[in-house]
Amino acid sequence: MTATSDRDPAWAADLDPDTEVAVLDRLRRAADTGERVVVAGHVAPDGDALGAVLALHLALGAAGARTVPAIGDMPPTPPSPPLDRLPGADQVVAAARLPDASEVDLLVCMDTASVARLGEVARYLDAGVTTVVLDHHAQGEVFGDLRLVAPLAAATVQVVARLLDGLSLPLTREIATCLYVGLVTDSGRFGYQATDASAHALAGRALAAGVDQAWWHQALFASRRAAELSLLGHGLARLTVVPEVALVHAHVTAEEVADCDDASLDSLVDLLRSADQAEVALALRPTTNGGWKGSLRSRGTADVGRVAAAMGGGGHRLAAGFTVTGSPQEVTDRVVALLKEG
Ligand SMILES: [Mn+2]
Repeated sequence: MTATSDRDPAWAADLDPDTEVAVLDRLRRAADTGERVVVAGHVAPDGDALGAVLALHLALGAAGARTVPAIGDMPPTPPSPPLDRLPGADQVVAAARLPDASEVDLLVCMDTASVARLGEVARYLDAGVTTVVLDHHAQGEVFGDLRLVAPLAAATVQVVARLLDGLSLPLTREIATCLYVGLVTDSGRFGYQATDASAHALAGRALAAGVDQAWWHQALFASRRAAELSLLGHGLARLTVVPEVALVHAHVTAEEVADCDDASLDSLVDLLRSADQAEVALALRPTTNGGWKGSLRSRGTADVGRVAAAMGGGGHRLAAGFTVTGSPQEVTDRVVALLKEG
């Protein structure tokens, strides 16, 4: 990047300069000596997790490292459409086929706020593999040897792009596509508060590199599976407003969830947040072991990251989640009580 403001956006102030130099040195060495590097994102990866993994995999791989893009879902689950169309998505190594820890020189974990969210990839931490963490989650478990966490960044791919620049690795169309998809999904299509000039600057560079943004917008935001639309219908039919805390909430049942993935719950909570009475939105879906997975969104004033953390989960100020037991009413009551504290 050329402009100083692009190179040093406000979110980058949270990165420790010495750690950044150490990470750059470590990645450069991995490329120069052909090390085997597992690059991993969280289970059930979203656009930012998978985009970060594939961008670093493609860039560092082209530079000489033997990169292994990994997602630790067990049972192994292929990336959900349209993320399966990201360059390199077909090279993602499923949990069952991950190399032994003794054959891995370095682990890079991205967009993952806790070890548990790594799934099977967490075994490398247990085995003591040197670990770099790149993330933008504000509330997270502290793990890994070298941590570059920028809570004010709109997406993890911004941290990745910064490192690729630091390593002077070219932004090919394929790499730019991965970065762009991570950016456009995690920034709420460039709408969330964290979307700053540097996010748009990176998007501009990505388009200049040839990213087919119209295709990706259509695929990401204007296509829904019929099963997801059905789920949204069930959820919206239960929409309830708690005026005293400006909460709009809804839940869906196990039968209604059927074969819908976590992204469907995100769609529901995003729809709930659009209610004009809503400051905070909560969507609940049952987990397989009788609990509830909650997804929280804030329009700006309320800190749902704090609420989720108090519920044993995590996330950002404006988007967070948790997993708890209890009835939907009990879970909602707890969220209401926590919002009153805020
Ligand atoms: Mn993210």
